Amino acid sequence: MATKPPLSADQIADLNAKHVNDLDRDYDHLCRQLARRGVDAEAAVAKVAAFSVAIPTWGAGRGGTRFAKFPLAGEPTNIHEKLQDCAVVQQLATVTPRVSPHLPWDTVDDYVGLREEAAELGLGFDAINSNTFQDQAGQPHSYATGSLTSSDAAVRAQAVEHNVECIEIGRKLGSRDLTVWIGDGTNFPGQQDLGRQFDRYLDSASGIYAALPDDWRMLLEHKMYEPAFYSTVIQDWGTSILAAQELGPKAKCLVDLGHHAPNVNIEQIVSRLHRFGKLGGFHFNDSKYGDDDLDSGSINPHQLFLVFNELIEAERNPRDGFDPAYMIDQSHNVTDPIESMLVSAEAIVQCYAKALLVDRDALHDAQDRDDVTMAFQALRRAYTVDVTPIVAKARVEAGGACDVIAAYRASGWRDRKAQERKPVGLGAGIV
Ligand SMILES: [Mn+2]
Repeated sequence: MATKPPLSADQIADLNAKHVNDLDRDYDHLCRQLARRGVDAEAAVAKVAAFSVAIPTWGAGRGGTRFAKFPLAGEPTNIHEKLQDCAVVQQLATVTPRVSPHLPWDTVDDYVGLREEAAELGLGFDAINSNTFQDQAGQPHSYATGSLTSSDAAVRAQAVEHNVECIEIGRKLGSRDLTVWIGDGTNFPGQQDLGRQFDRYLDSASGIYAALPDDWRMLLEHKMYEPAFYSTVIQDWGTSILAAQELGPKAKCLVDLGHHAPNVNIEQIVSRLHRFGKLGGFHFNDSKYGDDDLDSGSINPHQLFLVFNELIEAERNPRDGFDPAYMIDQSHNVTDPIESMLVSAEAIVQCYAKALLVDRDALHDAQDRDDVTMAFQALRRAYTVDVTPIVAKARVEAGGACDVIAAYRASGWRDRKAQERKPVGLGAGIV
C-alpha cells in the first residue's frame, strides 16, 4: 500500500504555472476594490487559510438512491483507497485535512496503523460516525424495530455497545467527537408511544455519554424524516437541544443543512443553538426538495452565506466556547466524487469568505438604528463580491491548485485508478 501523497508538490506547481499570473492580477484588482470600502482582503485570505472542513470517507465513493447505484470505474472499494482519494482532495483544495470515518463501513484490524497511514497522506481523523440504521453481518440482533429507542432492551444494549466501541476506535484514530444519528421512528400513527420512545432514547444515549472521555463531545444529529416517514425520534433542533441539555455539557447539537422542513430558517437555528452553547457541528450539503444529498452551494449559495454570517457572529461572541465540527455530507450519485468534493469545498470556503467581508460595524450600527435598508445592504454588498481570487490565493499559498478541477483532470488520477483498482460492482443504493 503506497502511502505517500498521491500528487507531488512539483506536479501541482506545474499545473498552476499557467494560472498564477492571472490570479495575481485578479487578486490585486480585488484588493484595490475592497480597500476603497475599507475592507482588508489580506485579512480575509489569512482567515480562509485557517479554515477547514472534514470530508467523510463514504463521500469518496459513488452514492446511490433507494433505486440504484451506478458505480464509477476506479472508485475506491476500501478505506485505504478512500483515504488516497481524500488525500487528492486535500492536496488540491487544502481545506480538507481531516476525514470523518464511519463504522462499520471503515472497519480494519489495525486502527493505529490506519492513523499512521492517513498521516503519511497528510490526513487526520475528525468525528467518528456510528451506524445503527442498518444491520451488519454477524450482529446478534436486528435494528428492524429501531436501535437506541427499540422496544427490545437487547437491541438497545447492542446499539449502545456499538457506539461505545466507536469511541474506543476513535481514540486510536485521534478523533474527539462521536456523531450519533439514528433512523429510529415510525411509519404509522400508534406504532409506538412518542413519549416513551424518546424516554428510551435518553436512557440509551446516557449510556453512550457515560463512556465519553473528558475531552470528547457527543454530537446529536437530527433529521426531520427518512427512513421513518410518520415520526422520527430526533426530528428537529428542539428535540435535539432538549436531549443535549438532558445528557450534559459534552452533548451538543449537529445541524445538517438538508435535515429540515423546506424553507426553514436554518441560520436562525445556528444562532439559537449557539446562544445556549449547544452548537457542536454543521454538515454541509444542499437540497431542492426534501433531500440532503446535493452538492454544497449548488442550489442555494445565499443560504450558505447566511449560515456563515451567523457562524462568524457566533465566533465573535463565544458562549461556552465556539468550536463546531464542520463536515461535507452529501451523496455523489452522478459525478466523480473527488470533483464534487473539490467543487463543494470551494463553494463552502467562498461563502465563508463572503461572510468575512461583511462590514460588521456598519451592519450592527444599522441594526441598532433600525435602518433596514442599510442593514441588508451590509450583507448584500459582501455577498455580491466575487471572492474567487481570495480563495484561490489562500489555496495556492498553501500549496494547492489554482484551478482545482483543471488540475485534477490534468492529473489523470481517476483513469489511473480505473486501471489499478478492482471494479466496485453494481451494489445497492443508499447513502
Ligand atoms: Mn449529516
